[in-house]
Amino acid sequence: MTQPAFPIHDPVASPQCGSDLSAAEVAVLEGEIRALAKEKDAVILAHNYQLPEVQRIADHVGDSLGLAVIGKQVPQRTILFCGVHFMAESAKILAPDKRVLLPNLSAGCSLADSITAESLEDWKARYPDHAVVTYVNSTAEVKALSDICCTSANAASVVRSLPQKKILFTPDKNLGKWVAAKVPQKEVVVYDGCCPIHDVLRAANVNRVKAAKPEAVIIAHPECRADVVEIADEVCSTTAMLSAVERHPQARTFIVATEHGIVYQLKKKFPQKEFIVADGCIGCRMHCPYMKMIDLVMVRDALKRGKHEIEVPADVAEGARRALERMIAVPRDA
Ligand code: CIZ
Repeated sequence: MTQPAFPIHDPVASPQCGSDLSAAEVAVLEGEIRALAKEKDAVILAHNYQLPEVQRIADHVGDSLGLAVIGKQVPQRTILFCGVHFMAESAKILAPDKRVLLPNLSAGCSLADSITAESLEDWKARYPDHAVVTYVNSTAEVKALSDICCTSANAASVVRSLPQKKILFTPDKNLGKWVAAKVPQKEVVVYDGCCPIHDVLRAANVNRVKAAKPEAVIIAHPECRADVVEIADEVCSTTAMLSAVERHPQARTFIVATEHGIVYQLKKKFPQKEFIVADGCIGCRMHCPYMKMIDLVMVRDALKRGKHEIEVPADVAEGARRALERMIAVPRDA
């Protein structure tokens, strides 16, 4: 039986998300936002998964930790964070004297919410001699109960750097299993959380896209399941995906296994290359609704009205900052 032709959508040519604003309305809003940012002494930070129109207006686009560090370093007194709640919290934790605004308070994260402070306390009681390594995609309360944080870019280095042999890795099970395989000298117990956007993808989905584009290079985020990571040519964080493309100068097509918002940055940096979301159907599986909850009207209103200000209780912020700063001190290739 012949396979039906597999439809591959181009997310940049025909984005299936974003606001219904006309080009003229977008231009007016962009002008208002730039003027307000100046007037309010604000820097606009946008995560790689945000809507293209939001990435376009931002002063800096990147991953959650990179943006939080930039927020601390820049001179502006207000950080307008276009991302999800835990990201704005991290920015506040690293820059406690600045005002941090999140335009839409409903922008949460299923992965961060898969572990609470109470459930981590229960796990710590079950594994009392384990060091707790927590992915930055977690709430401030959970970070505060952890020995050290990690990102997807430095998770293996962080685990390797610890004196303890026994590790409790939270909350992402896929990232935890990937790290455990990379650092076999450690005993890693992995918490049962995941990002549903990455976890839904199967190697079978990716192979279908690959069958239509056999020459393509597969780049996967380590939040993907092991069967996807196994068939990937590159496994890396969103920011590292931008440099991963440079390692394949001959390749024209890349299959990207992460939330589709990153394609905007990839396409901007490499306009001559083709990027296909690994599910082959942009807006179907690899679409995070929370990451698309901020639009230009919200950005403008957040600046105008100073909302929604993110606060982290001092004791929680202190513990979370300790875990983040310990991570920042770990050399990349430890
Ligand atoms: O932490 C981040 O920024 C996320 C969600 C992904 C990544 O690897 O950049």
